Amino acid sequence: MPTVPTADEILDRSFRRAAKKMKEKDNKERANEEFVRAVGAAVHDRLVYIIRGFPEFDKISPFYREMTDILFGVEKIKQSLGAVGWAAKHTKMVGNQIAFQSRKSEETLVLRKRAVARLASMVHQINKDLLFLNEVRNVLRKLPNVEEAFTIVIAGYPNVGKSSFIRRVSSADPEVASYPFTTKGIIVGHREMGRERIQFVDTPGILDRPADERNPIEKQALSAMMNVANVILFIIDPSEHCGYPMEVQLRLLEEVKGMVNVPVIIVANKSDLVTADGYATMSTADGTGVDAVLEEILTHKPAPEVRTRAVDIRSSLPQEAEDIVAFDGFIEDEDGVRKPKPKKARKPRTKPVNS
Ligand SMILES: Nc1nc2c(ncn2[C@@H]2O[C@H](COP(=O)(O)OP(=O)(O)OP(=O)(O)O)[C@@H](O)[C@H]2O)c(=O)[nH]1
Ligand SMILES: [Mg+2]
Repeated sequence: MPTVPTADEILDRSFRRAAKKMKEKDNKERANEEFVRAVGAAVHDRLVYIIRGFPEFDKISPFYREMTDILFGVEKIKQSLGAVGWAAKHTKMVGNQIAFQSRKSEETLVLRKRAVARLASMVHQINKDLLFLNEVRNVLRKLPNVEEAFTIVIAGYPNVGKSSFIRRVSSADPEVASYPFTTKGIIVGHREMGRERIQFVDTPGILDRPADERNPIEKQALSAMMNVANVILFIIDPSEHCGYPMEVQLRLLEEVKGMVNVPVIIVANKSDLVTADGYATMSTADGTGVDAVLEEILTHKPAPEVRTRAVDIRSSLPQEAEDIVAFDGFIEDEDGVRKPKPKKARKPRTKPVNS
C-alpha cells in the first residue's frame, strides 16, 4: 500500500509532468493545449493509483474488514475513496474539455490558467479525504497478516507464555505486528503441515484486565480476534509467576468460553516449575508437552478442503481504472452539486462481546 499524497503533492507532481510534455511542442498554442490535457490526465492517474492501493473491502477477510471497521469505519473509507474517484473522473474530463476549447481558441494561455485553477480547486476539495486515507493506510499496513487458514487464537493473562508457545510451534520466524490499540507486539506464527498451513494468533494487551475495564474498541477488537479462531488455546500459569492468581486466570477463562462457540483447549504452562492437577500441562521453556498440545489442537482441524486465501490488505489489487471511477459513492443533484450517496445501515455484529 503506497502512501497517499496530499492535494498539493498531487498537483505539484502533475504540473511537473505536464510541463515536460509541453516542452515537446514547438508551437506555443499547441503547447498550452497539450499542458492542459496532460495535467488533467496526470492528476487522474495519480488519483486512480491511490484508489488501487486500497483493497476492496467486500472481498477482504472478515478479520481485516472488522478491524478496519472498528478503527475507521469501512463506510467512511469507501466514501473518501468515492470522493477520490469523483475527482479522478472530473479532473480528466475538465482537462480534455479545456484542451478541446483551446484548439479553437486564440486565448490558450487564459484557458490554461483556467484549467489549472479548476483542477487545483477540485483536488483541494478532496484534501481531507486524502489525509484521512493516508492515516488509514498507515495503520492498515501494520495490521498482522491474518490469513483464512485454520487458526488458533492464543488467549490468557500476560506472561503466561503465549508468545513462547507461538515461537516454539511456528515453523518459520513468527511475524511480529501491532494492533493500534495495544503497545505490545502481536505475534502471528505459521506452521506448515504438508501442503497446508495452520496459523497461530496472539492476543496481547487486551485480555489483561477485567471485562468491565475494557473500552468499547478493545471489546470489539477482542470480538474480531475471537471471530477468526477455529480453536482457542487458553494458557494458564499455575506457578502464578505471571503475576495473576489462578482464581483470576480461571475467571478470564470462563469469560472467554462465553465469548465463542469454537472449542477452547486449556493448558497449564510452566510445568517445569509447577504442575497443575486436572489440566494438560506443558512447558514452553523446555518443550515438554508442547507436541501433545499441538496434537490436541489438530483433532479440531476440519478435513482439508480447497480454500481461497484471504487478500493481503497491504497489497494492491488489480482493478480496472474504469471500474474504480465508475464507483463513486457520490451523486450529483440537478444543479450538478456533488452529494454523498445515502448511507446504508450497518449490519449488526454477529457476536457481541460482553455487552
Ligand atoms: N519457567 C518457565 N517460564 C516460562 C515458560 N514459558 C514462558 N516462560 C516465561 O514467562 C515469561 C512470559 O512469557 P511470554 O511467552 O512472553 O508470555 P506472554 O503470555 O506472551 O506474555 P504477554 O505478551 O505479556 O501477554 C517469559 O519470561 C518466559 O521466559 C515455561 O514453560 N516455564
Ligand atoms: Mg506475548
